[in-house]
Amino acid sequence: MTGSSKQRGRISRAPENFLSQEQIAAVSSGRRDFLRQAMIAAAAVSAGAALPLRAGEAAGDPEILDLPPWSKTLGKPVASNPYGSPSKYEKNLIRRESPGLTRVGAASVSFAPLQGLFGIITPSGLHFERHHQGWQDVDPARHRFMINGLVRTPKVYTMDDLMRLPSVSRIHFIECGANSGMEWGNVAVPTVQYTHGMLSCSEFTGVPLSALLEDCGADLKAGKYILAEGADGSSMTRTIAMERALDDVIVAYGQNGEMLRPENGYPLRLVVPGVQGVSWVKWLRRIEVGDQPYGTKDETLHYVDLLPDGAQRQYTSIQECKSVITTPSGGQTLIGQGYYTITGLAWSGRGRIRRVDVSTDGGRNWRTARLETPVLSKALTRFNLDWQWDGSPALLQSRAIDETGYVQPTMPQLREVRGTKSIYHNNAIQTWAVAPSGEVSNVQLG
Ligand SMILES: Nc1nc2c(c(=O)[nH]1)N[C@H]1C(S)=C(S)[C@@H](COP(=O)(O)O)O[C@H]1N2
Ligand SMILES: [Mo]
Repeated sequence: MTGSSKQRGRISRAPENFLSQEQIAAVSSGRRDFLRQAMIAAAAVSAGAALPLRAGEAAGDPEILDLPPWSKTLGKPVASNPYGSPSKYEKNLIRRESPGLTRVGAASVSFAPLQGLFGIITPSGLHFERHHQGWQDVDPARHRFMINGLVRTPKVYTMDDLMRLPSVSRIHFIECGANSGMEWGNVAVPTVQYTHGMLSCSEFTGVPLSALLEDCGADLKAGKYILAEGADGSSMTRTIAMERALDDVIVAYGQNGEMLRPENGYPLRLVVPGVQGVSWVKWLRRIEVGDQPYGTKDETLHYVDLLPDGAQRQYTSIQECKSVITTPSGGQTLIGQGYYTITGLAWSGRGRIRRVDVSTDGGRNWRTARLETPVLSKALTRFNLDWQWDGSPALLQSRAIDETGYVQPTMPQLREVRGTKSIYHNNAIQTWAVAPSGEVSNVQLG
């Protein structure tokens, strides 16, 4: 950090180690501590490990001179942690539930810690969860999947039947329709984990639904819709238009290179790219082909949007283009002026992200962010931008534009069309306020 041409600001996502004045003096004067050097050299030789350095060889943190225990001792054997888990220093990076949001934990949601993730893939253990009736660890040997309705031959598949068929693997985001729902009510939810954490992105593996519908001889003339049903107690059922079902929907068993996690629908779930999470039926047990929408509770009572004229908007399925800055974001603190990377995620249920603009003054001026590769259709896209913070108050926003040319709206623009009574489908621009103290908080601009 010292000696770099850019003065790098730091963000307090982990406890920081600061240099004592004495340490700084030791480095800057290039003074050599011979006794210390001798000890380091001896330790390094006995462990056959890290090479000793001499003070003054490089500018920076003198901690580099201390050979820590892990450089001087034998490490743990292979497979002593047979299914790998995160470092004990990363204990803070976990899914979290919002206390008081729901009455029972089995019908609730846990949010993904977007503020601590890199790239676009959500580690499976940190994928958000939304269960209407709790999760089950379903026995794959006893799990069955049926296709019936307007088909020539109704069929029941075992997991073995499905897993021997040709498969595809694709990276897609899943977002609950209720993500950012609290913001409609002007509630200043403190962190990006709670404002946007009903969002995750994985590589899913499975059989294209189109192949299975063909296998059963689905009637594509009369069969205009399908109904997907889960095996849990929630009677989770959703109608999907046949056109979409034949397009890119996957009957998936894989997630990030291994089987789905139980919380995410093991051993089988529907992947409906670009569509709100509720249609991604978990523990998928049945698909019925029909000639009209089914009008189930989860599409007539729930997941509807109350519009200003009193009408209920049903069957909103596509998650429109949206983005959010994940760092710096609410609850974080900038430690000192200087250089920061503003980074975040953008996504669209209609295809690829074309551009992301970032503002540091509440939307008056915009700069185009870098898009990190890969930029995939209906997947999260990571963006970043250089920023010199001069210590004055700032209002950070990101605005995404997708390949259809659709521009992510501001909250006032969205309220104009949708009113204030919605819960679902809030894709408005998020604002984070940076105070001179460096503290970042959630604000809404008029
Ligand atoms: N069978 C079943 N499928 C379900 C649900 C459920 O409760 N039961 N919840 C739905 C909702 S509302 C969402 S947002 C997603 C959440 O998927 P996840 O828990 O893997 O994040 O699953 C959907 N599929
Ligand atoms: Mo959801």
